[in-house]
Amino acid sequence: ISEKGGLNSSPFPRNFLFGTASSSYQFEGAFLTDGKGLNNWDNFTRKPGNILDGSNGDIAVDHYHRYLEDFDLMNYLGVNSYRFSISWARILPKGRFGAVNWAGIDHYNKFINALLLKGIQPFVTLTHYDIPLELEDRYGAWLSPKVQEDFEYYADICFKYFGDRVKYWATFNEPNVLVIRGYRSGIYPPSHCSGLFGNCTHGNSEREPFIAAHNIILSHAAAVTIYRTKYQKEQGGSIGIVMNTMWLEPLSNSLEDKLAIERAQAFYMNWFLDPIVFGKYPTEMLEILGSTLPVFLKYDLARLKNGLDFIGINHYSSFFIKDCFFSVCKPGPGNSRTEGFILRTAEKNGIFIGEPTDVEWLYVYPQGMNKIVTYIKERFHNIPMYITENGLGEKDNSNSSIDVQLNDVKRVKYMSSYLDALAAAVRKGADVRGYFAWSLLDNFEWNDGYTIRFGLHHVDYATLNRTRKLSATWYKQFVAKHTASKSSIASA
Ligand code: GBH
Repeated sequence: ISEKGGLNSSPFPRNFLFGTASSSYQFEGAFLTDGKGLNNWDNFTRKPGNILDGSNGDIAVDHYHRYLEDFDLMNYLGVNSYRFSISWARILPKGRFGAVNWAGIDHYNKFINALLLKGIQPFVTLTHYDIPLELEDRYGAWLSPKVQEDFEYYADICFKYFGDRVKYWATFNEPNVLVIRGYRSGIYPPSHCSGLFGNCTHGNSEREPFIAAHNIILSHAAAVTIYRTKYQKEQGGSIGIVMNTMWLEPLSNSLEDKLAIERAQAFYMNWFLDPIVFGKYPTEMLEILGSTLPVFLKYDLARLKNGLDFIGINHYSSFFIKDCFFSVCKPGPGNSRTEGFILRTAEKNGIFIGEPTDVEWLYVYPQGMNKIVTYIKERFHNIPMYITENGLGEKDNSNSSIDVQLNDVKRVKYMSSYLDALAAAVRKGADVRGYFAWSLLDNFEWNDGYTIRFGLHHVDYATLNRTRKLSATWYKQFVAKHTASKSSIASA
């Protein structure tokens, strides 16, 4: 029996990773436990007005203490991997400027061992937005080149102590979102605004997002270099980065709008991926930004190129793009020099690109998954890809009956349609090696606090009890269907 033959054969390759995703600040809680240092989000959530419901991640879903219970939920789902992030401030409460917190190392050792005992592979993100507060206070975090040394030091420790068992490493989660929200719109720490954006009082240079991005790119290169020179041969893992992605359609058939698509992808995603893979910023950015963009030194370039074993793709939504370079548009999201003179909109002639959802930036457009994967495949020469996040958020509906809360039909439809579209890309030859649903549990949704729920399991925030939603049952069946044929081949 050939792998692709047979009626119930799956388009997803053998060894495909199916899992769920999470992050330390959104899940762990235990914000002062076992010597953890304060991080930028511990600080940011304390300032009134930053989080919609005034909440924070002090307790979150208490994953720090309840991980065994949560691994049981994963076991029930039948998944073979789990994407989570390590809390930097648990390992290094004061970054390089203090000692290693052995209780933190201990925690993740137990955590990883327990996971492996269940037959679930760890897929680890080194930083998912959270960074020791010390580094922000001392030198402004990502704005200083000093952060490169700190990140390298931290990554080295993680590879050294966990790399014997962790075979998948992502350096950063969505650095594009981090710099845009942290240094342009100011809605993530350290709350710097630039140009037309936000009403925060500090940070005012339109260069800041580009400086922060530059330091992140070089921090990534430093970590990859350490991994490749000191660990990879012996440990045999792979290392990549996770980007937020949007599929973008031209608003009209005009040549200008079509060109604007490429510009928009350059200023959002290829901003990071091009330097890491090709060793240079996208042409579209160089042309418009000129000297606003930092320059890579010879030394940097040597470490940068081919600095990825895989690309992690977080994909949720699609948008239309209108050109504002050749034509004059009103001010709006995207239309400024530092954003590449585009206008991003979800509707065309009053019709949305896909069904709107409870989440203001999320429209259901499953074809976008097929298209973005195919786009990345072509641009980056079919580098291995993992869908590191995909999922649907719904407004908290605690007022409804529990039956209604657990009957998340919309999430099932969303996931099944996006997975179908992913399968189509795989059939056309995209080297996709895994899919992680965001998320195992309802959790702390950044600025939205606990008002938006992304979980396959419902969390009652009063008791922290987890209850399976319809989507968990559906995902279990989906995973079983797409892995069963392979185990039967293996045993044949
Ligand atoms: C992911 O972010 C996060 O990795 C995860 O922690 C989060 O819980 C999950 O999705 C659900 O939100 O601001 O210009 O980048 C995705 C967050 C926010 C990314 C909105 C795209 C819109 C455009 N998304 N953002 S921009």
